[in-house]
Amino acid sequence: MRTPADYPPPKYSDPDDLRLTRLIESADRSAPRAVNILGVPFDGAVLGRRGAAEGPAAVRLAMSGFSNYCVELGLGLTGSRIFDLGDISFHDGEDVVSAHETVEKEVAEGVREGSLLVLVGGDNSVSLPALRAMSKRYGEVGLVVIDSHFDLRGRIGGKPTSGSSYGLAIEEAGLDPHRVAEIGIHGFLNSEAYARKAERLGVSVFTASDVREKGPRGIAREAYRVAAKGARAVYLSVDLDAVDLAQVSGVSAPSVGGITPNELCEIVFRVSSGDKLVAADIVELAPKLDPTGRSQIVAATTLVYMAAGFKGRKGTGNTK
Ligand SMILES: [Mn+2]
Repeated sequence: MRTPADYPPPKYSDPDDLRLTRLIESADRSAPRAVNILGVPFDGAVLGRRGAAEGPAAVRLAMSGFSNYCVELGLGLTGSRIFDLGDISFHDGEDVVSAHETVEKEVAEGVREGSLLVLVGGDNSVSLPALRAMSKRYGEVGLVVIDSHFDLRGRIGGKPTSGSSYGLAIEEAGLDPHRVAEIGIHGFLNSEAYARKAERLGVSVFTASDVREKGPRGIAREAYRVAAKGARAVYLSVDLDAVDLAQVSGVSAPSVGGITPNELCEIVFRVSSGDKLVAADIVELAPKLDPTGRSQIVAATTLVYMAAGFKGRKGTGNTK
């Protein structure tokens, strides 16, 4: 069961400035050669502060701020096929295990080669059922993560949490850690044990300092190469808490020393232009934790750059 997407109508009409939300159509099923958006309003597995269930609605609201063209990239989104499949319906207090079953089924049905399925979360736990569906479908799957945290935990009280998605995908869903790249790790936010675990598993780690020193483009290229090598499909998981709290405070765990929204969008654009990327998520936006509303703009901008990267890979001659 899903509830239809709701985008606010543009406040003005200018034939020379078709607003981005005008390009987005509602759909029941994912479409071919398209960006397909799926809302996942679930925050029942968050380890910290809740609020991510309101993420999808806030992202759609913030989408009203965009036009359809980026002067810097020389890339327009007119002609792009962007569909919104609406929000998965969860019942109040739904258990994480049953919520994950629903997400896995939706991703299994919604993912298709030549399209990009974007899950708008929801807490970071929803990445696990998405990766499970990917693994069953494609076997060899690569993963690029943008996150402050490794999220390599095991189960807590027998259940997955927002901090265990990539760990459990490796341990239970057959994800090869040599095809996992994690970008944005920083600060006093991860235990030494999990840093060692990443090392032991062979996960490629690119810290926030690496992004600052080497630049987002180079890091995106390296991370995609790690994920795509020998993979039939790649998944991109964006936990917004990777961004510094000065710009993104509407997350369960805001932190100092994160990457900038601009670095995030640059990485997302480059990775989304990779042919093997078939699905992605944007998770942990908890709008009520940021009364300024800026976090939801960062989340929506991330979605726009995913769509731009996807458009850029189509050989439209639209990119510089
Ligand atoms: Mn995370």
